[in-house]
Amino acid sequence: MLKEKNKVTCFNRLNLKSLLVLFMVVAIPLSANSAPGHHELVTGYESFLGSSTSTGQTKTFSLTAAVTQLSIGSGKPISVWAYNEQIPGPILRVNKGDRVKVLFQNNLPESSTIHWHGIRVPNNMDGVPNLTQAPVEPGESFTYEFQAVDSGTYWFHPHSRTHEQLERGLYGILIVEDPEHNQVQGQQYDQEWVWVLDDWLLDSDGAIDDSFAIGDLDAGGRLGNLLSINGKELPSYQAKTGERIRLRIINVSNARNYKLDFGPAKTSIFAVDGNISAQAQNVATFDITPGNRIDVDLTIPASLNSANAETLIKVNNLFSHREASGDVPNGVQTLATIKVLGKVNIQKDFPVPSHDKLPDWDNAHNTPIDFSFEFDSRINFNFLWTDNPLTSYVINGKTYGEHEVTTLKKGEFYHLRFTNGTGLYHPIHMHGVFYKVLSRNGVKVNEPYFRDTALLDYNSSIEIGVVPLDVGSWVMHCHMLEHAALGMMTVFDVIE
Ligand SMILES: [Cu+2]
Repeated sequence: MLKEKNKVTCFNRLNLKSLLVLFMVVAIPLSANSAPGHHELVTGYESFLGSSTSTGQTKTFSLTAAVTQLSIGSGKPISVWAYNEQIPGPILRVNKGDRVKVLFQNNLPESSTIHWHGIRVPNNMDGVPNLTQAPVEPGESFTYEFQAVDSGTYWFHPHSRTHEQLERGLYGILIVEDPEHNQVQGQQYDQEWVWVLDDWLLDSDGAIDDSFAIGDLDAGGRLGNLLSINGKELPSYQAKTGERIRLRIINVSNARNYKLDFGPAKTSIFAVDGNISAQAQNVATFDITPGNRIDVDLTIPASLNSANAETLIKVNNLFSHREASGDVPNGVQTLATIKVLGKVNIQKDFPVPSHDKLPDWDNAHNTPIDFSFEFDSRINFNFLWTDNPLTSYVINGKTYGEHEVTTLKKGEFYHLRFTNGTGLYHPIHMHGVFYKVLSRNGVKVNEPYFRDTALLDYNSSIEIGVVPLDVGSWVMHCHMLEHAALGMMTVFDVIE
């Protein structure tokens, strides 16, 4: 009784203090939710995306996935998995505002789906099996249908056993033209090249190495021994001095990063992951991680060929695949050559395309962190007597399947933090959104573009800002496909 009385007295004495504390506890989250700038961050992003009015047109395509025989690199035909018997699969080219209808037929020996990487589609068209749709079984078909709301360079690939299906050759390109933007910018390039970067791990017989079982996956990611552009080894391109070329680059490799060097040619990256940048940057400054696309304005300098003889530009990959234990240089890998001969009559001098509505997210990194995600690995001591691999790759300690769902509200700004507890790279891809990198290792950065995939370097952190706008269940995963297969995937639900 005395105890109770004391407690009451104590409470009375601390009443004012308690009220103050209570006020602070209530007030802090309130101020966090209505922090100055949150509303502006959201409207800025929405204005950046702009609206998409329907063209009234529907573009219909058929994609059939099947085992087929094709020559990769310069070797003899080998057994690959491909869309429409070609690698890369077809380029689906549409206009912004078109309805896109894709009749997908699965003739593979296993189930599959198609994920539209980067472009915003309704959740039930996102192609994640058992989350957004039922797997498409062998012999069955599925129709994907969506409005092309975002212009730019996108791609598509299966989201079923992705580390194997994509590696065997299942990928294609989706290009969404924006006629309005082309007119505004006067984009009359002399040529357009689409370069799909991939590496292939071939065995001693020249066939695709078939170590795709979960227990066989390379923790460092599958790096191939044959580098290709559009399935060809060391292709050669033709250009004239003074030419301006629009180059769309897509990295579909399971694990390889690229940092490209074009020698004497002038390069300006003017779009990242489909989105036009506010400011162009040199191609050699950008880590093209699996999943990324960049659009490059490539100019062959007029000074290059004064003697009117053929000049050869080598396109090299300078990215050095490091490990926590130290840098492991690959040596320079030449991916392609550009033969320069002759010169253009009239040099195009239109400005490099740029986006004038990149929102001012300058203070976004000062907002409180809403959710943190630790990308890490876990040893499974039960691997001997269970189906678990020796090492799982986890987000906040959980593999896909064990994961906890993160709930986000549509139209709100979120500040997310990704940390890397491993000595390995993790390209972080979020479905259904574009995001902006706000800081790396706690240091504010100002990338002049939004993206859907960013490289989380080993033993480091990045913070991003994101405004989800489409309701549904979306995955976030490592796009180093061996890591995703070993568990590094989670789900965020966007609710009204
Ligand atoms: Cu990873």
